[in-house]
Amino acid sequence: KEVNLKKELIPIETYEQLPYFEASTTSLSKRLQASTTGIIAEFKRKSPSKSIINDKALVEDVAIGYEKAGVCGMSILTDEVYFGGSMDDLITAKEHCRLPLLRKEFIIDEYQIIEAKAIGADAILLIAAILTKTQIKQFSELAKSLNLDVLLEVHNAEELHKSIMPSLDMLGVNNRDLKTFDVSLETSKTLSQLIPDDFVKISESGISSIDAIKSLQPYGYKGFLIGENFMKTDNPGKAATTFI
Ligand code: IGP
Repeated sequence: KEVNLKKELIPIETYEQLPYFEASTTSLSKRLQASTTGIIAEFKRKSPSKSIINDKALVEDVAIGYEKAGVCGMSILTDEVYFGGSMDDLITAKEHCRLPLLRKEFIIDEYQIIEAKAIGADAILLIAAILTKTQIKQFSELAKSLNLDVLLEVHNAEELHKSIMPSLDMLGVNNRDLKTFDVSLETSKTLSQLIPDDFVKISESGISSIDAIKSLQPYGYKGFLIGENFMKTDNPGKAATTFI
């Protein structure tokens, strides 16, 4: 497959030398479909809405802890500026657990998708709010050609309508408004009826109790992306066990 790589950034040869470029992947969406708990646990040091959440936890300890807890997958922020993450965090997690890993990043170029595969990601996030329909199609098709699962994130009906296409595996509703940082689980409940059943539905952000999950399951949600609730504790892996 021809890839429109920005050669001036990093030449593709560099990626081919990275350990995971040719590696097989584990499907996060299939794991979620087969699970009754459906937790995707996130590694997040800080965020624009909360500033520092946890600046002590080591990514390797958290990866091991989440896997032990029995979560379906791990989400890792690779954005440095806003979330204090890095690609090294994802590589380190890959070395310490066998969970499917979601690269959490503001993807705006095909280059970042090749990069995701090369550093060991199993799935990528695409955010409808920052992409055109054409980009969503190109990026998701590229990801599928690399055997990466695609999670498409929306926050309103308009974003959802432009995004529905067969190259997506999971549709995520972000309960957090990225402009105001307001969080409401009602967003997941309202939008659920607009998501066709052939996508694995994920509810993202602001989930802090089993009751919250139980209230979302009747709307068809199979996956629950949880960051802060685990990361704000001294032992995120242990915190996750109470949700399984
Ligand atoms: C996790 P929370 O409220 O449990 O920490 O949220 C995750 O949903 C959130 O980090 C997130 C995110 C994003 C971060 C969802 N979509 C897009 C950065 C970019």
